[in-house]
Amino acid sequence: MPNKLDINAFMDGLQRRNPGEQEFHQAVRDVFETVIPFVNYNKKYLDARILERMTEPDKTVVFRVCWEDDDKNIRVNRGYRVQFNNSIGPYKGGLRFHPSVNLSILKFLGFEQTFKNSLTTLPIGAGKGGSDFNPKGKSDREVMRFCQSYMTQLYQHIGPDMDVPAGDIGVGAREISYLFGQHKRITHKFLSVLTGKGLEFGGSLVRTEATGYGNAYFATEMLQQHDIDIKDKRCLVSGAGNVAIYCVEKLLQLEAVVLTLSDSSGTLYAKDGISKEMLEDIKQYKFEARKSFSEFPKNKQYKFFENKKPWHIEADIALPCATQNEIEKSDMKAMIKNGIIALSEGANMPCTSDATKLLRESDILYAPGKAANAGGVAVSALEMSQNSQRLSWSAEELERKLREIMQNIHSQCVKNGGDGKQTDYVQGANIAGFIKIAEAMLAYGIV
Ligand code: NDP
Ligand code: 2IT
Repeated sequence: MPNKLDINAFMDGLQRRNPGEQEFHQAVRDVFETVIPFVNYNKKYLDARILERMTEPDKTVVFRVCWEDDDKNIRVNRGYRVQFNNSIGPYKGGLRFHPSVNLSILKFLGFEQTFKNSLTTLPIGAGKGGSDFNPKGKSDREVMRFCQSYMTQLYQHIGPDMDVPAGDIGVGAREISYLFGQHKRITHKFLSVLTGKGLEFGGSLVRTEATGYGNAYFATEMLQQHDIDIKDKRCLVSGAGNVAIYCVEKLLQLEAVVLTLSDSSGTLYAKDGISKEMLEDIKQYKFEARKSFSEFPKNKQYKFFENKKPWHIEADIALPCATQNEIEKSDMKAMIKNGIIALSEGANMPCTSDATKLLRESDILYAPGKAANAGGVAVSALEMSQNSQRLSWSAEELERKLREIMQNIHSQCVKNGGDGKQTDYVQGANIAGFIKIAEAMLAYGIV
């Protein structure tokens, strides 16, 4: 039995076992840098090799997804589901459809999800899946045929008490509907097997808004804890998808000033702040028309910076809500120079390791994604509860529950986040998330 673990030795082993999976290596290092010192003082976890067990997914399925495009060409994509850890509940986590999807990305996301889902206090395990299919530029019928083919493979691996996927990048209400329809068609059963469903067929109110609203709530809690009011603070938000748009909506309700949104074509900058009316136009443009900001109609209220990210613009708070590694070292340097006071992650792992290092050495308040963006999966778990009871709760009740869950996650971070003058939210979230999973794994014996 090892007496003590060393992060570099641990990472050597992990990299040997998982060659080339850079994002997965990055996520594990980011978490275990703070967890290993804790484990070294808790020999029971060390002896049971909990960290080795936590970094090996329970099961991974990879399958061919064959479909026909509108021009009758046969297309082949790869589908995945990584069932990471079901110690505290059925596997739960999103599906991502994006050309960059590979096992490394899904394993990093599944690993992060393990800790995030534990923090929600709800009974959900962790998984992640998706495909390298690119929904961009595809017709609705093409997306439908792809989703049907994907579900024809996936359905044998999921179930209300087994694994309950949801959305992530490239998977929203349209895709979940096609996937659910196909699952129902194959199994002849109406099962709570996906979350983020339409309200007409078992979806929950507030699920669409939950990740973005939750991130704004978490940022508010973190600022309040340090006697700062979010009102009038200038915010940089990246992305223009589900998480970003609803994060902006809540920030505006909280009277913050949102200067940016962005997409893969560049950054939209509103020097006097995005108004509620402008946000409604953007929603229509991104969710209905599904177009890129590079073609957004010209207007005096904003500027468009082609192929630029928001991070070099002067502001008070950064809320990255697009994708992993979107904040690099130079971006972080710019934010530190510009006097950013807080960064709250709507996206999963949006900072590179170099950027995270600089951030953690600075005075900036830093809410890691597993805490700040847990609102989405939390309301997914509430969707599962409502489905089990065959009833639905009101929007007010769900928003209240979401707010309480975000406050509870914040408190767990503060409790486990060290005694310094400022809470170490990274340490707090990692350790609080870890303890619950580790205790469950210990209780099961050697499995
Ligand atoms: P969406 O697909 O709705 O939106 C993603 C947005 O990010 C789009 O505006 C997209 O640009 C932009 N984007 C994606 N990839 C890139 C890239 N490589 N470079 C630049 N821009 C990019 O996804 P979500 O809003 O659901 O997800 C955003 C992030 O939040 C992800 O990290 C996801 O894992 C995380 N998350 C999502 C949750 C959810 O409930 N949906 C829950 C918790 C975390 P474009 O419009 O040009 O495609
Ligand atoms: O990263 C995430 O937490 C999500 N994409 C949401 C997962 C879910 O099951 O709602």
